[in-house]
Amino acid sequence: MRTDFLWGGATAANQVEGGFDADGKGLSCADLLSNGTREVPRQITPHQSEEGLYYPNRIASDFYHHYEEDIRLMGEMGFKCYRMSIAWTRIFPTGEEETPNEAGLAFYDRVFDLLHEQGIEPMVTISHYEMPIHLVNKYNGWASRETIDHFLRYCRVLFERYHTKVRYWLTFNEINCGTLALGNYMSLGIVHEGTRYFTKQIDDPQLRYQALHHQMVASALAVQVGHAIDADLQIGCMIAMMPTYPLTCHPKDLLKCQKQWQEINYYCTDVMVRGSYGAYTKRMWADMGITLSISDQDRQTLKDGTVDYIAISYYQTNCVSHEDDHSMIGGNLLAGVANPYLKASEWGWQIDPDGLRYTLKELYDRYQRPLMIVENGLGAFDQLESDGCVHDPYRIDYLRQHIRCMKEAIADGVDVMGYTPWSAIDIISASTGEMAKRYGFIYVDSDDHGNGSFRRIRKDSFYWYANVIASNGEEL
Ligand code: BGP
Repeated sequence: MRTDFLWGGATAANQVEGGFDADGKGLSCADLLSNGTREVPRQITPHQSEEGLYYPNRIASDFYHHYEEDIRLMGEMGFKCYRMSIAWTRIFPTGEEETPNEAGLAFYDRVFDLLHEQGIEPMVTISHYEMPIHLVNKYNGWASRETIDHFLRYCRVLFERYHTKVRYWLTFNEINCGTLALGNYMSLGIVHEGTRYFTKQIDDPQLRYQALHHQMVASALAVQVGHAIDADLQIGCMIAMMPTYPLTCHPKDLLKCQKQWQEINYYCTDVMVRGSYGAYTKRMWADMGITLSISDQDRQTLKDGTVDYIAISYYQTNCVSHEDDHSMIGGNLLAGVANPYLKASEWGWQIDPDGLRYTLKELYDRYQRPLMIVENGLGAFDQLESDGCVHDPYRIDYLRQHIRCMKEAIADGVDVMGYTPWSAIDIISASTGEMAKRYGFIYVDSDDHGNGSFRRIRKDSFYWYANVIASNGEEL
């Protein structure tokens, strides 16, 4: 392992910070998601709060008021890197102000300063599943080109203010989520009249893919703005890897699988790393009956704004079959056919460490860019035991197996910059809004409704991971 390997952990502002209206912060789309469960999807209330609903992201883990303690705990684990995001609405409460909110900027100054004091390099996602609700309501989020300018104003402020404190940046979290209908609200800020639930979302692929195009143009422009302000900045893209295997060796299974890799896993990286849409998109769009408006200027922008590195989230894999009669199993963002060789988490996500090695090798062969694993982990119902501890051997086991496979991929020649598992500390689940679906090394004493002391407790995995980092991945 390289000695500068970026070991650490990850979170996202809307899932960890809370303080949703503190110090001038505006409302973001994540603040208007109700809580859900494994069975009941979260509800979207884009225009106002509804009586009787609980909005878990508004309190989250209350990092906003606990960041000092939290960052010191990360320091104690020996983190070299903390992947976090900035809440757009702390900086521009509606997204349209001419000048930024100084109190919001000052908060992140304090966070970055403390991280450096602890020897931790920040890696910042500029937008992680959130945008000002004002931009959602006024422009339908990324469906409008106007949003590009508002995003760029925000990026310019961040790069100018923080370029000496933050070297590593990611433009959007899991941008390829926009290739799926569930990306409408969560990552594209699109609300259709009548949209109520994630699972019942009305979908207009023409609008969604056009919005995704605007988002990728915005990302490419942000890369250029960042590099112009400081040539040393490393600005990457972030993709949710949703790897699939053909269920059988039937050639049609393989063809379907290949199509899914192109259209879901590679759709955005082809643009953001190679600088243009893949050859397969022509037929893909035609089959969907959509026509994108892409100007010559857009094409040039995409070419001129390619990224420095590729960050991925990796949780699980599924199978695909050309036959329709298979029952489906859940997944991070995408359901698939069950793999008879894999076990699943309590949320039905199939655990597949070898799939991580395979995925890293595929990505590196295709793009030859440094890779960063910025999300990987196990959501579980942890218990605070009577001995005052949280014993999570299942999480240690999951992470150990994935780190082993990552090391194999590195030995296979893949350039991996670092590993920041999900999540540094317990946070609100993005898909269900639960606190009980825990991923952290640090337990947060709070339930699904924000009741609790918010006390921080080191889990068994905390001590295990500290030793992994101290031995640079030797002792697993
Ligand atoms: C990724 C998101 C994260 C995160 C994670 C786990 O897709 O980038 O924000 O939450 O998945 O998912 P969940 O919280 O739904 O269990």
